Amino acid sequence: MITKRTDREMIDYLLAAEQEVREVHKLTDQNPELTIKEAYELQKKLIDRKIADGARRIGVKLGLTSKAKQQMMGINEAIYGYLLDNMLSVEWEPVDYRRFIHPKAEPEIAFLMGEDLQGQDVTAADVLRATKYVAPAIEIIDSRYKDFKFTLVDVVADNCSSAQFIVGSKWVSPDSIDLAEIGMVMSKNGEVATVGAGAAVLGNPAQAVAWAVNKLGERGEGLKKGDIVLSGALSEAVAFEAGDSCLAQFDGLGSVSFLCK
Ligand code: 0L1
Ligand code: MG
Repeated sequence: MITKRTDREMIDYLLAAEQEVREVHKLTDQNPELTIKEAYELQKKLIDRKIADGARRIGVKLGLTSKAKQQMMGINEAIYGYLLDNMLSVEWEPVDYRRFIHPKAEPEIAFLMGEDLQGQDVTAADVLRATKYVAPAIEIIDSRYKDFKFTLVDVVADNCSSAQFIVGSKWVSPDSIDLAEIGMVMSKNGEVATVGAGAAVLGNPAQAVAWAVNKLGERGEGLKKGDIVLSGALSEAVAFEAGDSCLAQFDGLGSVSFLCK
């Protein structure tokens, strides 16, 4: 007989995997009845635990924002998780491979909120009005699950595979650029690894952020002035190892890079 884990046991299990940098079997192997609603509750408890241990919430991230990824997972909705201060890295300091299990890099557009934004009817235009700047970013995702394989419920509970992120130093007003039309090339060790466009993110990254605000609104939450939002990947994720460097170049937004030591 399979013994089901309690919420507390599931959170301890995911936290231990992250701290000990080892992959684990997915939660639904033992708790197959978990719903997406319960997965978001688990995610919230996981984040609350990290905050109780000293981390600070600095924003929100979206995942599974491309139609291709949604089709691969057999879903028709994106997902969201939280960004904490200990996930933010600067470009000039190498990221440490020893912190990761099996990391991948995703080129994304970051939003810096100039105003609070909350509601359940929020549009892309509202998002653009409340945004102070947009910037090029790379998210490093690192699922805690074996072979980076999971169900939707598993990945939501695991804070959507969040691990680390880097934001470029050039910040641009969202009024001066059409986010859907931004083309992007990401190279690894000087060779093109993937290409993409802003339109791959739910048609427009601002639309994706509006979706997340509306979902947060359902639970009485929203974005705060000063929050960073990672709006979703413009292309597929690229796996990397120690010694690799990645550079993502975005039309009109500049570039962002990291070296992994
Ligand atoms: O940020 C992302 O798009 C990742 C969301 C979770 C799915 C994955 O880990 O590939
Ligand atoms: Mg991402």
